[in-house]
Amino acid sequence: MAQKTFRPQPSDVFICSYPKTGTTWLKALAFAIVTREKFDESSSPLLTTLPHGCVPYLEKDLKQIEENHNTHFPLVSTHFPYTALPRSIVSSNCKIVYIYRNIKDVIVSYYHYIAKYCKVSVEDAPFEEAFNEFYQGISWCGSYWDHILGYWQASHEDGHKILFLKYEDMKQDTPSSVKRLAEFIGYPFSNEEENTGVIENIIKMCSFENLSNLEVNKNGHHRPDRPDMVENRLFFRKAKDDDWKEYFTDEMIEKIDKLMDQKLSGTGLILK
Ligand code: PAP
Repeated sequence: MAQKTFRPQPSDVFICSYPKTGTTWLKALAFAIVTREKFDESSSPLLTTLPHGCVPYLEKDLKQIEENHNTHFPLVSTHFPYTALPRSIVSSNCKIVYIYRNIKDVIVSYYHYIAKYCKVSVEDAPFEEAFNEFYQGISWCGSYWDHILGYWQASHEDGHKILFLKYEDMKQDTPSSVKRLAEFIGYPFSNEEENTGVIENIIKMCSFENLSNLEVNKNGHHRPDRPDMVENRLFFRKAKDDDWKEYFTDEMIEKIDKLMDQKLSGTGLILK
């Protein structure tokens, strides 16, 4: 549907990612940055709506995107690989922000999400099976390495404007990442804003601690019309780096590290 009908506005900014790489956090931050003149931390829709409800998906929220275009709200998100983006986006000059994360933590995060989504207890869902599927690139949006390489090549070979943000780096130095993000998407912070704590307030509002403890994200539903669909709490698990160490055997570590060396050598990307 999006492939045929979607027409981006020149000011649109696409938030692109493979599932479980930090999309929810990036969407919250980008939304808070773009809407900061309209809302502060006590009135932001982020306090009552899952970030996925604030920034529509290209895959399924075309009507909301159209309405947003009328109000000049620029953010659109997608898990589509670069090769599956509508031609109208690929041939546009629109900016893209791409978030990526250590592959091992993505696998663990994906494993938990799918188990909860399918209402299977972790005891009945062997991690090894999830690992093997991921290792073979079996997922609805293709393999993780092809996904990131698609965007990487588009930025290096086609000169598409893409900001790459790494989840772990964002956690380590959130203020710098937020400033880079704001500048890139065309909403830079003024000196006055920097001096009056606007950046810190945005970071605090979008933090895992804050968002995961909001009533809407603890007990709400992403699709109130479909109570059988994902509950908001599924988007907030632990947000912990190196959680994979609890799950990976030495053999899995060796296999995935070898694969990443093969796939990403010479790119400068590190997903291990
Ligand atoms: P999605 O693709 O389904 O939207 P996505 O948001 O990309 O998922 O990834 C979810 C991960 O981000 C979860 O990681 P975990 O399973 O290792 O815990 C989730 O906890 C984490 N996450 C969600 N919100 C935040 C946040 N505000 N700050 C940091 N990490 C977050």
